[in-house]
Amino acid sequence: MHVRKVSLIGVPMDLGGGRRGVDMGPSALRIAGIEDGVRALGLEYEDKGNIGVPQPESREPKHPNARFLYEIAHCCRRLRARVERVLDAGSMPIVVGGDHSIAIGTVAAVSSWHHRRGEKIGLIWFDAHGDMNTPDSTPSGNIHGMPCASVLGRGAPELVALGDRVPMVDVPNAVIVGVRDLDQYERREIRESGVTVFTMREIDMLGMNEVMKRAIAIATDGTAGFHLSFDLDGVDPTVAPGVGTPVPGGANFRESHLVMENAHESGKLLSLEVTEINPILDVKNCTAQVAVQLVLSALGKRIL
Ligand SMILES: [Mn+2]
Repeated sequence: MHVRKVSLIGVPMDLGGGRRGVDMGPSALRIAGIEDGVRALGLEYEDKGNIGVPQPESREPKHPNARFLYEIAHCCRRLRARVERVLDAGSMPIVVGGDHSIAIGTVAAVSSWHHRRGEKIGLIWFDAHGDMNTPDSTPSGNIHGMPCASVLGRGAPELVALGDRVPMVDVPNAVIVGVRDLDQYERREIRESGVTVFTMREIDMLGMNEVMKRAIAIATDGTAGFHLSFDLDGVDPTVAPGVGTPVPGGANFRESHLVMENAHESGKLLSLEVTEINPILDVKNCTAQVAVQLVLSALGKRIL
């Protein structure tokens, strides 16, 4: 896969988490210089602007076990349409959050687009959390803890059926990497689903390079390629402090870049998403700067 052009789509989504601030993520990433960085790699770049998202203060969450379900589903449908138009134009979508619930719209788009061509896609989900809750297992009702389950066909029908294909990704082609914080009933959901998880313990024992080789093998087995959904909270908070839900013991700076470098080298990266940047909790926008460098590694930036 030879990427010549990338298209950025911002999603200032702050309905899926319990803490405000990640709606400023798309601005933070633009301010940190994503456009100049991509152009310096010799790629074409276009900014498709932001998807409109209502402010949480202006709405009632309604569903206690899936807060703002209708609003999130609506935004994800609009995101799906915009991502599909980018794919139609032969460009690589880079979706910038916003909380991680936006992945339901992104994955719906990439899955549906390939489904129409008789292809399926794989998924690599980089995250401190599993994001494998359903409305039945969630302790908080926050949908940003449910998107991975949703794209694998588990959870609220309004989210699960957002693409043309259910599930959007088959469990044997999905991998979660970087996990170190799971909810009590989420563990049961993960075991029942059968999804492959490389926790921080496996990363410690095998090394990130080996983990990514295995993850890419799973995500590309019989697929057109894979979507990489990258939650900045998977990175250690000493490197990326400005995230919605920081958890100690994450991937260090180089391990995080190895995720991206391996994704690029595979030649099978279909689309990329970075989520959960929270400028309110950040230090002089350093987390967005880290995110820009990570995106550039995924697009082929090399040390030498
Ligand atoms: Mn997440």
